[in-house]
Amino acid sequence: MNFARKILIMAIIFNTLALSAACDINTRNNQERQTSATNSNSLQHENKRDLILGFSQIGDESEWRSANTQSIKTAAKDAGIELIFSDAYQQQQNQIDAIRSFINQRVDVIAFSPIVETGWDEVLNEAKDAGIPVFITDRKIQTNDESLYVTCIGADFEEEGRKAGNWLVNKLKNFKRTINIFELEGTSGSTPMLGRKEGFDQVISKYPGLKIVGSADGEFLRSKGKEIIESVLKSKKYKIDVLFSHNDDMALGAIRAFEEYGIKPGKDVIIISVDAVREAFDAMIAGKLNCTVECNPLLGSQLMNTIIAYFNGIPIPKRTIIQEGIFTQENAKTEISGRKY
Ligand code: GZL
Repeated sequence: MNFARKILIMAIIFNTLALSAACDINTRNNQERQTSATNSNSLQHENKRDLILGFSQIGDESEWRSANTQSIKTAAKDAGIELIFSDAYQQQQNQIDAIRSFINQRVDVIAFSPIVETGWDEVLNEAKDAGIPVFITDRKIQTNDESLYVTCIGADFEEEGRKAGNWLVNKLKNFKRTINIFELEGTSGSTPMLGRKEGFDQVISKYPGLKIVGSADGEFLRSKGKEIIESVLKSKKYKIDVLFSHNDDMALGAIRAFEEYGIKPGKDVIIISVDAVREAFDAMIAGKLNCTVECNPLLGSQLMNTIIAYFNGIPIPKRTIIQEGIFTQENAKTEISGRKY
């Protein structure tokens, strides 16, 4: 055998070994397997074992996300579904790699919360070709091919934005002067960012005196919320009368920044946010946050029940909207004891 052929064969062997090691590393780094509670209502797959669900989570960027993750894990265990859970650390490519890994592991079903709306068709077609159903939770995807997923379970983010806008208009009533609004946006291109911005704009655009004087992408992170507001206050470009934050974590970071600048949050500046996590209730009770629109992260049970219904042949609607409320300083004290996240 000549030298060139020997090199080619060595290269093929090396690449094969490297690829399988990479898959193994990927599986080790960000995937954890949770065996299900062996209980009577666990759904048995045709060869008498528990269903295996591969779930790709966005990351752990906020209190909301932590509660959402716990809800998924607890509900899988309660439903007798074996869970392979992958944390994408806020990177879309990690989610795509995780879905590919689930396909290679021949899971029975895949679910994920898509960090942004676009860029999913290729990998979801691979899942479709492998005959693995895909369920979308929390955020949505943009696709022309609705056969790529069974259903999308999540909130109406535009309605959340409208609720925030309507609360502000009602709070300000007959304001006479121009009101400067700063908008702390969530991850660019994500469903909650697009929806909350659109819904809020639909309301305030009817009132010429309500002006969005600035906005920035805080990626739903508390640290970025603080940094952005610090830089706005330092620039002295304009006074912020109202802060609309796309989630509580960024609002809580901003509250810290206002306080460090001697500005009383909730009094000198009206602060409205979304999620309704426990720390937001604490801030409202302390008078530092004025209003938070609920976005329920406890989607786990609904996801597992929908998966089980699907495997039992029950028709599933393409979209399931979660009903949500709104909380203010006035009702925070009475509501906080009933909160589950
Ligand atoms: C909303 C969810 C958002 C939350 C943020 O459904 O996707 O992501 O509002 C979280 O707190 O980071």
